[in-house]
Amino acid sequence: MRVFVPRHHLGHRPELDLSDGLPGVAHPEVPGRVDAVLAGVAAAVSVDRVDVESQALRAVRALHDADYVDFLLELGASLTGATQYLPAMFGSDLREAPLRHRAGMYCREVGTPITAGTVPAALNAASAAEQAARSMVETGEDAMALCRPPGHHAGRRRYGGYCFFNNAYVAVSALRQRFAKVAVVDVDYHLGDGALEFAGEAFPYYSLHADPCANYPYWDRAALQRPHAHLTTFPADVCGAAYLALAATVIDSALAAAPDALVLSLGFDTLGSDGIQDAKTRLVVEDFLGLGRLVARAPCPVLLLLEGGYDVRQLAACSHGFVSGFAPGRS
Ligand code: OKP
Ligand code: ZN
Repeated sequence: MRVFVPRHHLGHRPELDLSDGLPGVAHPEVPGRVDAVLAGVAAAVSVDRVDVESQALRAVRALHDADYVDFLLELGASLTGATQYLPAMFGSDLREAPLRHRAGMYCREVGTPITAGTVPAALNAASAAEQAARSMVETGEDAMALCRPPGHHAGRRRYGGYCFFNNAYVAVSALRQRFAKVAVVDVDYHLGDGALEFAGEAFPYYSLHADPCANYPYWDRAALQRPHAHLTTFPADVCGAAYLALAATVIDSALAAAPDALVLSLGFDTLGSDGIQDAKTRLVVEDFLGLGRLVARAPCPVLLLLEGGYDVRQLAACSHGFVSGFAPGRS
């Protein structure tokens, strides 16, 4: 399987995670995640690794609002060294404010610091998604992109939840060159509140997640009613068997819409030992094998795209399990 690995993610090293309002919590979205996931994949299947150096500025501009992209570029360029930038002001009325106070127009959470290397890394992650999608357009075969930072919380003009650009919908845009209907299936622990904004009739969004009102992104229940978004919540203490039964329902309903390609937003943070969870699941490593088997049912090409997963010591085992379940029987 072709695996697209962004190279510039190493320059993105967030340190402060104030998203629980508590200083001193180490940031979980660490560079080591990518190599850990890759090691697990390479132990399960033969990997055709493609290092990605490019930045998907054009694709990102086509997906996100111009003032949002311009703001991130300008803010990123203003930072030096290891400075960790977090917004101090919040509101939609900051257009005239100094550059350092405008982030609050685009962000509702203080867990996503920006450093000098962050925006190049985010554009490079989007490029990995785009390159993987182009590979699927050319070959009609499954591909994988180890995007970091992740993307599913990034909206048209909104960052947060460790995400800046919506890698999955960057991939969707590229896939639509060949595939008329592209379903996005998101199995990250969290609802992709950014992805909700991009869902459409030809690119519906399906997600299985922890209750998004009681877990990040702490969403307003009424705002969950979005066209072309099919949302399923698992119980707070869900076990592997119950989770996989729900996952089968979600995946089958996505496949019932007869997509020509599928993008899987793959998060490993559903693992019970992942420290990101507000409510603990009971999933174990072996459950990712079952999940991989379910996704392998897709009769169309599948793009596997990394979202969350923060128990770094277990990530290789999780990705190994997933790919071991997924790869057999796919050409
Ligand atoms: C990003 B992705 C809970 C803190 C939540 C933000 C979580 C972002 C998750 N204790 N902080 O969907 O994996
Ligand atoms: Zn997550």
